[in-house]
Amino acid sequence: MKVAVVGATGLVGSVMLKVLAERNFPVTELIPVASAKSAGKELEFKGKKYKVVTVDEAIAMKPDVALFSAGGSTSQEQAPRFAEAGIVVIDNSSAWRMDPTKKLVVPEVNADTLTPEDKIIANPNCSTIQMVVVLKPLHEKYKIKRVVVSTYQSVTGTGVKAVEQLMNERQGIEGPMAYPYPIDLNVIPQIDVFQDNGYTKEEMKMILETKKIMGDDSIRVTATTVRIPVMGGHSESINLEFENDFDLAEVRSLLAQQEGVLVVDDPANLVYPMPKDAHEKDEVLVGRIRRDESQDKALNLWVVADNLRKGAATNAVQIAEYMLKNGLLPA
Ligand code: 11C
Repeated sequence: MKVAVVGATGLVGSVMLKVLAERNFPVTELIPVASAKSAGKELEFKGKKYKVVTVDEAIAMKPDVALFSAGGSTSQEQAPRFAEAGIVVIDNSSAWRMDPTKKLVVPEVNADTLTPEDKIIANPNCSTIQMVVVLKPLHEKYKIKRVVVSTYQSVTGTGVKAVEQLMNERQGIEGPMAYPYPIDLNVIPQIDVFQDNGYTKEEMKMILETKKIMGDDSIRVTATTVRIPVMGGHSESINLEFENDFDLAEVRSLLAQQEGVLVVDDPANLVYPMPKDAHEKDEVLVGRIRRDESQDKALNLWVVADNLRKGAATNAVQIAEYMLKNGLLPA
C-alpha cells in the first residue's frame, strides 16, 4: 500500500507516522508530504529514509490512500484533487466533517456506514472522538437523551506554538503566545473562536459531530471546552441522562466490553484515568463511573485519551485499516 501523509512534519503528522509503523499498517511506500518550505527534507520511517515532497509531486506518485493533517484550507483545496485522482483521503481537519456528502467516522462507532463511493472521509475532532467511543454502547442499551460535557484539554491540541508557550512560561522565558492569556498556572475557558450563540467553535464541534457520528439528531448535547496546562491527553467530565434506567454493574461491563475502551475505575485504591496514563495509548480510558444522584436515570463519567493518538492519528489509521480489511482500499 502506497501511503501519503500530508502534513507529515506537523505534530499530528509525526504521530501518524509513528502509529502506522507501530500498528504495522502494510506500507510498501511512504510518501511524506509537506509545504514547499519543508519539501526536499528527509524523514525516517521504519529505518528507511524518505524525501518529503509537495502535494503536486505526491499526486503524481499515485498513492492508494492519503492521510491529511495539514489544516482546513489545505484539505479544502487539495483533498478533492487527490480524490479525483482516485486516491482515498482520510482527513483530520474540520473541512469536510459536517458536509452531508462526507462520512464522519470513528471506527468503533460507525465504520459500517463506509462504502466504496466514499473517497474523502472525515476524522472527527479529538474531544468528540474520545466521547463517542464511550457513549456508543450506553446509547445502544439505554438510549441517551442528553449529554452535558466539560473538557480539560491539553495544549498539544493547539499545536507546537502552544506547547512552546507553556514551556517558555515554566522557565520564565518571554516568547510568542498561542493563547490570549498565560496558560501555565491558569485555565482558559475558551477553545477556538466564539460563535454568535456564545459557544466556542470547539464546543459546537462536540455538539454537532456527536449527533452525526452517533447517527441520532435527537441526542441533546451541551459542552464547555477548557484549556488546561497539561500535555499528554484531553480529559472530560461527562453527564449522561438516559431514556431507560440502568444497572451500574452492567454499565461497567458494557464499557469493559467496548472495543477501544479501558475501564480504569477503582476509587477505593485511588485508581482513575489521568492524562499522564493515557499518553501514548490508543485506547480511551474511563473511570469515576457513578450514578448522578441529583437526577433519575443519569450517570457521571470521567473520560481521558491521548488527543494526538485516538483523538487524531490513531483514529485516522484505524479508518484506513477498516477500509483495507473491508475491500474499500486497493489490497
Ligand atoms: C484542540 N480539539 O484541542 C482541538 C484540536 O478540529 O481537529 C483539534 C481541532 C480539530 O484544540
